[in-house]
Amino acid sequence: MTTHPRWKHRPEGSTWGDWGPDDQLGRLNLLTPERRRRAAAEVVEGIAFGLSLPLDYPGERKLNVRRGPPRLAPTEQDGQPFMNMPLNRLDPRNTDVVCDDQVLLTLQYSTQWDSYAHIGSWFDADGDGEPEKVYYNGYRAHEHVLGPGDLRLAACPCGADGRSYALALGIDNFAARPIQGRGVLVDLHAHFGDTREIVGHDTLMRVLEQDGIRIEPGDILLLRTGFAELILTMDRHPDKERLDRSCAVLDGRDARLLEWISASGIAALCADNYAVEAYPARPLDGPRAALPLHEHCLFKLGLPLGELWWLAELAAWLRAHGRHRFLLTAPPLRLPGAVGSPVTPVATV
Ligand code: UVW
Repeated sequence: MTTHPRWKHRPEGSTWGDWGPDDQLGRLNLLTPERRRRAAAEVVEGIAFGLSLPLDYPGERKLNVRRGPPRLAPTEQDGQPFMNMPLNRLDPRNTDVVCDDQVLLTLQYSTQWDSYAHIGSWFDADGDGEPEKVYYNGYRAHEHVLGPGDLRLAACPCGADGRSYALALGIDNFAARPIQGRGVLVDLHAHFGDTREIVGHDTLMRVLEQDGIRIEPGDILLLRTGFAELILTMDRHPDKERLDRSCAVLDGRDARLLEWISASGIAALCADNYAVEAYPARPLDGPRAALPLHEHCLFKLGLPLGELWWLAELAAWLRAHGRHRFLLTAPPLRLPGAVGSPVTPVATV
């Protein structure tokens, strides 16, 4: 029997340990060479679609006050900003002109992946009767996922002035073993338009049946809701009240929907909206997750969530050609220690 170094009990319905005691990939283990060949077989026309918003959208700090748009600046040397810098200042013979920049980037501002270090839970993993803060597969807050005040930070590659670092479960795992597989797009916008529709199990099943969509283990599920299109029309000045009332979101409180996500064997779940699920979720008394679909996917299953993807053009092409499937290549930044990452996904049909 396998012993698990970080937990005696795993959360009900979780996959902890199913891919080994130290697994950090979760459902991405399903992206096997055989399934990549199956995904590659979807490339018939050779047409590629970029699935990222411009990373300065949604704009301002309206969707999430913690997250601001990217701020670009030139790198500097000896107090000189390197933008349109003639290198003849270094050597009069040089003919070069150089631009070299840096960015302050909120990693989950725009089109992004959430890693499994993004959402954990209070859970009694060691069976001592007291819950502790844990993440997927029992990795621990303050031991593996570090923030300000954690002594282990000083020994991290981020160095003494680093303020956060995921020693385990960081987003770089999804780049080292890059996310690539068969994407399947479900066009919820084609059914509900801009209406706020809280999509639970039965509604999703009805859409899949009406559209003749089959989802198989290892598929990456993409939901187009129209939310990102609405954001683009707002031209970096998002109308939060209107966005909160618009477009489909999954019902994270629907236990049957969560069971379906478990049973379907999907390798990742992405949407063009803010959080994939309704946030705030439907009210529920007592201790509960504020983000129940995040808890189910990131904490229990090890199933990456993609948010704010740009799916309009891909959806239109697929609809016009009676297709739902494509090859999806979507590694995040290989940024060690980070919790989330912008992504520039590519769908090839
Ligand atoms: C929320 O914060 C609601 O979602 P996420 O952090 O995954 O964007």
